[in-house]
Amino acid sequence: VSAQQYSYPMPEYVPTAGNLEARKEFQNMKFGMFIHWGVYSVLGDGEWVMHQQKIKLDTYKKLTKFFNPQDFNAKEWVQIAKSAGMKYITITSRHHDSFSMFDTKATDYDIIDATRFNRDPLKELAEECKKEGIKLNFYYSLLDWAREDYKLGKKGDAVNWDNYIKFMKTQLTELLTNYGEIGCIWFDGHWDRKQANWHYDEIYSLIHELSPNTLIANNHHIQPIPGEDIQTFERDLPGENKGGFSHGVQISQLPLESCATMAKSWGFNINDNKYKSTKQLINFLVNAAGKNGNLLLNVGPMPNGEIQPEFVKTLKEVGEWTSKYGESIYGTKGGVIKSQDWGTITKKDKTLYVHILNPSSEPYIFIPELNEKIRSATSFDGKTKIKFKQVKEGTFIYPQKNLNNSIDVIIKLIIK
Ligand code: FHN
Repeated sequence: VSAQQYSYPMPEYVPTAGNLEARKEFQNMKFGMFIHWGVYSVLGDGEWVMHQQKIKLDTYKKLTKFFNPQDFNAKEWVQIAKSAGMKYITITSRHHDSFSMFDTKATDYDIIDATRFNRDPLKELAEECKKEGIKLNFYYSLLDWAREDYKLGKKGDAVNWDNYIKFMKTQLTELLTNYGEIGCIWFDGHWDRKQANWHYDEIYSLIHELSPNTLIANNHHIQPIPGEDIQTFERDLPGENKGGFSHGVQISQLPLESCATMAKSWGFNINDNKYKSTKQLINFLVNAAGKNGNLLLNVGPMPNGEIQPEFVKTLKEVGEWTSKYGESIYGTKGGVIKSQDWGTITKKDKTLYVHILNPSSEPYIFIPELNEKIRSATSFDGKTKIKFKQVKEGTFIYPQKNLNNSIDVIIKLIIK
């Protein structure tokens, strides 16, 4: 599969100064909460349930009658994200099942018209995020399992494609005008029609015109297309292809973001109980930062509107770590060295944070390709001096046993 899969020319994209500033801000935030929430949560079998269980649209639509998430509380969600150390939230405004989780005039298949909940959770979240200084981003599915105008005709052609594109533009305009400043529009589902003309030229310029500082991400699993501001990696660290989505995709110059789940599925799944540990998640965050990327960590709220307690507990523990060691993550740069068996390095000005995630059995760790002259090496709190030796090939660090920390031994190197 080629990494280059779109079949029409795109105009050159020159980001505005505000956009470039927003990219920097995005990179400095490092850690965000992904939220997959929709009527599918009622069935507790993930966000692909309609497709996987081959549920007919008429039947699936009945779920809207049971979707009445009375316990949804934007304040609680934002506090959970904040106390984990997350700086932004990216929530599904509409997923592949076509159901809009916001008040849209473009269809009746939305939370206001089709459920008795009669509240717009995106509005409530937007207001709360603004109050709490959390950036809000909207996920938006390109792929659609329900709309007639998305369907292909007998000859395999899209009969009413123009209408579908128009529908998306109307919704994107709503999302960018009714909810205050939105950090990013995060597209997904391109891969369903790799050769289709998605009219990205018009869609991207619409977004940039309506809201010049809003960033565009497209989780299409190919090289970035002109107009995009963020490169995403699904279930993968930047540049890796362990998740199996990013065949041949290379890291670009754009800000990078990895997205990952806390168990297996994105949407609420009642049988999904192989939860990732706090240590695993912190590892992911540190490794992403070491590769100069953000981590967008997903929760799939339950049909009552709450985030499941297992996730809340783990996120609280992650937050205990980020509140202590966040200095070595937020606002840092990665890419100092290639990831090593023992861990990785993040950098801020003259400080290198050496993250020893997997202590070796040797009394030292070796950092290859480090050309900078080191002035001092200490424990993270600066209280304990650490021995080091610089040779032509790299640097030896001798961490002391008593620095042992079960998650991440951080050594601070001050460079000249
Ligand atoms: O199919 C979706 C999936 O449901 C989920 O939204 C993830 C998030 O990255 N993306 C898609 C697959 O690429």
